[in-house]
Amino acid sequence: MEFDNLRLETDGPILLVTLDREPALNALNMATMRSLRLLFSQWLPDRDDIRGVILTGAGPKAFAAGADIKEFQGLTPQEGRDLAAAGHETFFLIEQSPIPVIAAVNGFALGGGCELAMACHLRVAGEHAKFGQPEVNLGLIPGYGGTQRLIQYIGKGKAMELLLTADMIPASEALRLGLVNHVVASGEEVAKAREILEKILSKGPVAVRKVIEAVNAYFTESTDGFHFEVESFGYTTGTRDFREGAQAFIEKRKPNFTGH
Ligand code: DAK
Repeated sequence: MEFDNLRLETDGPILLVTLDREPALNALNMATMRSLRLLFSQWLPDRDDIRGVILTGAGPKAFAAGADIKEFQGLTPQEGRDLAAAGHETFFLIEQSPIPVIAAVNGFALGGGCELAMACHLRVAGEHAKFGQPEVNLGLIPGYGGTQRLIQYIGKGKAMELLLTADMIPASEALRLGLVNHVVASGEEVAKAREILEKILSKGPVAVRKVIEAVNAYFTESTDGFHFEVESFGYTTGTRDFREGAQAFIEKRKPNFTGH
């Protein structure tokens, strides 16, 4: 199986998956999203020898700086809805993975990158990592579960603030808020994730699987919220503001939003 933009390395029962688009700060383009889906839906279920996954980003700067803004211009609302729904399915596959998945956040985790980290079971951040959901800067809302999972981790008030202001927070603040489990020295993210995984892998695999299922079961009520997000994402995809926001990003200037 070919995985565009993913580098896979196995070390005993642990699979290290590296998002591998360093020049674009590992932005999650459609090919990367397809690869993640293939990995979690088809490749991993056939690999009984792999019992835990670490997800990280290539290079020292970013885990993933978002969905790939350059790909999302000109989408129709229906295309936006379809892409968001497919992205949700992929991130649910990660969240519901029967084996533990830990995000080793080695830099920016913005937009889709923050959403990907939140879909993982645990998060270890380097001290230089930064988190945020900056979609409103582009005239969009999060499309891969961000409006729902951020509330689950940090509560409604703070989630509302980060989603509305697009503020980025440092790893230390993410730790204080409960968005990440550990902060370590930069460069030590994968080693710490591996240490945690090794501890988990010493436990009963069925129990580990059932804990993951049970914790996720607590949040099933939020299903309607995810559906709402897909619909709303499709809507914002069709706005002039989104076209302007994406264009302004590419032209490295401030956007002129008109509210349409
Ligand atoms: N997409 C595409 N390219 C990106 C990118 C992104 N999200 N983030 C960075 N890059 C590219 C830059 O364009 C630049 O490319 P070149 O100009 O060299 O060709 C290269 O990565 C290095 O970036 P910078 O030169 O900007 O690096 P700096 O250190 O100066 O700044 C930064 C780092 C992270 C602060 C900055 O790059 C930045 O603000 N990036 C954008 C952050 C952001 O707004 N992320 C997107 C959030 S919105 C969807 C579902 C979900 C979403 C969208 C659609 N559908 C279902 C349709 C989610 C959207 C988001 O994630």
